[in-house]
Amino acid sequence: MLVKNVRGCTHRETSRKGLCSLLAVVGICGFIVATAYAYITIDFEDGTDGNNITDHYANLGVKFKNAKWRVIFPELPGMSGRVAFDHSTLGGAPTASNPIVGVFKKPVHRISVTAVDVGELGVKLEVFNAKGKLTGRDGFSGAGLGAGNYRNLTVTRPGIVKFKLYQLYDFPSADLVHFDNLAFEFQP
Ligand SMILES: [Ca+2]
Ligand SMILES: [Ca+2]
Repeated sequence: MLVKNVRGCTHRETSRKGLCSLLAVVGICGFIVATAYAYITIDFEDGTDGNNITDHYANLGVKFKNAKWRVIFPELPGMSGRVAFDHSTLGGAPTASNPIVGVFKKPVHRISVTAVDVGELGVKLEVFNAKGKLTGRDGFSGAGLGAGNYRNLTVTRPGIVKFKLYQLYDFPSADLVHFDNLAFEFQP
């Protein structure tokens, strides 16, 4: 539509007034395009330790279930600042049957999140489409308690409306995991 407007411009339309209007349209359209394709990144640094996140980031397009902010000091490798998040009742030990859940207000086609302190119990990210079908996953595991071990879990897939985060294994262990730096991009 923008291209058509530019090409369809007549000499009369490029008068000073017309040019200003055209530039205004270009500016508005440019802003919308830039916003639609922008990666949204949440560093969680605005949260209060122990509080449930729920709809705190709804204005950015994502709501949480079973998640709370977790202040960790000194911060662990992979974290942005001192604030991460983990499970609201299970802390650093979310399970497949009781995972941390995020729901997007509209489909995204890329998602990444940093898992920190990942040891022998590992970590898993699963994504789902609007029909509730599992459409992608990422995960990994470390050794022992996983001190200093972190990785960005990433899935690129169209139509993602929900994700789950939990530990890969649930055998008895003191290994805990936390998350930080959620990034996602809405589909154009
Ligand atoms: Ca952070
Ligand atoms: Ca750990």
